[in-house]
Amino acid sequence: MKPKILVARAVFPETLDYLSQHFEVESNQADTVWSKAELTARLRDKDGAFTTGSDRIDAEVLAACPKLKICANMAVGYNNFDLEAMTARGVLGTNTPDVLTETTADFGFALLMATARRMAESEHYLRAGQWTKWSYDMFAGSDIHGATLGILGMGRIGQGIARRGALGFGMNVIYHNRSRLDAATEAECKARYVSKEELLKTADHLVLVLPYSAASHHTIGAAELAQMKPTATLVNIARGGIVDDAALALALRDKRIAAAGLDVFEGEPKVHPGLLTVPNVVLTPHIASSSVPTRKAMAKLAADNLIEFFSKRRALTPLNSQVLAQT
Ligand code: 8YV
Repeated sequence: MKPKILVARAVFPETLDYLSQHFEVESNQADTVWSKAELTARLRDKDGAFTTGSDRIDAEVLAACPKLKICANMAVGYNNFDLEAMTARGVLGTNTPDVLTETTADFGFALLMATARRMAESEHYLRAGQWTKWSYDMFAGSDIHGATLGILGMGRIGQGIARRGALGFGMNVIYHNRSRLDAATEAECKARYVSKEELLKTADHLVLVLPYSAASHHTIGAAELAQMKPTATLVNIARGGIVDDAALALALRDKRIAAAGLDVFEGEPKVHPGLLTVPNVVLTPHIASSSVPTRKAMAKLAADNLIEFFSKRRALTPLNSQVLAQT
């Protein structure tokens, strides 16, 4: 008998076809965002789950689903998993690293450029029919080339952004991370390690690429924004909750920093109302990894993790591999 899996959100039809060769699949091609109770009810008789960042797997869900053995996330971030609770129950978690690195770094850089050069704001102005003449300082922004690029969180995506900045745009790249990179990687990214304080004070453009956890909650709040240059831009492609969005909305309103580019939000898909009313922010709906080839590669990797697990009791990108050693 084929193992039973739940695919919690809509996926590419080819992903469902692929999964159906190996599993008895319950899918959600209507793409309904299930409540926790609905998700739990559907997971109750399943052996595995194909999840996304919007599907919270915590101790309560796990307690109600004793058959569940693996949750394969179609995302590199996994703050939707209570990994400790999963490990305690012997449930494997997997994610999709590497396949989205370059696409996400491309988007981070695009958002940085759109923010610094005021692309969204000027496009809205044009569409509203307000463009009647040229003027010397119309939507004058800040430069990318030669500027100081600060990166907070220097994992694979952070390094991709550093390479783009240093090699493509001649930027002076500085970074801060929990642990310093080895000398060879620093040299390859042309990035210099600095304290968080120096990063905040000296970056012309600050890009956030760190994972979300209780420890990184509100890493950028009013106090940190106050340390940044009034001409600086801030880009968040990491996770909602890393920035205090209410404090950022006020800082943007009062021009305490010049502008922000945000792909992720606290409590998304809701967006803090203060961010919707200030002009100096570029807002995108959590699409940094969203190129067709990359989303297909992420879906394939999540599916392959399920297939490997049920056929060979291993996984390509496990998060808590101690579970595999348990039996
Ligand atoms: C996903 C992401 O699209 O991979 C991540 O961590 O944030 C995005 O690439 C999102 O989490 C949906 O699963």
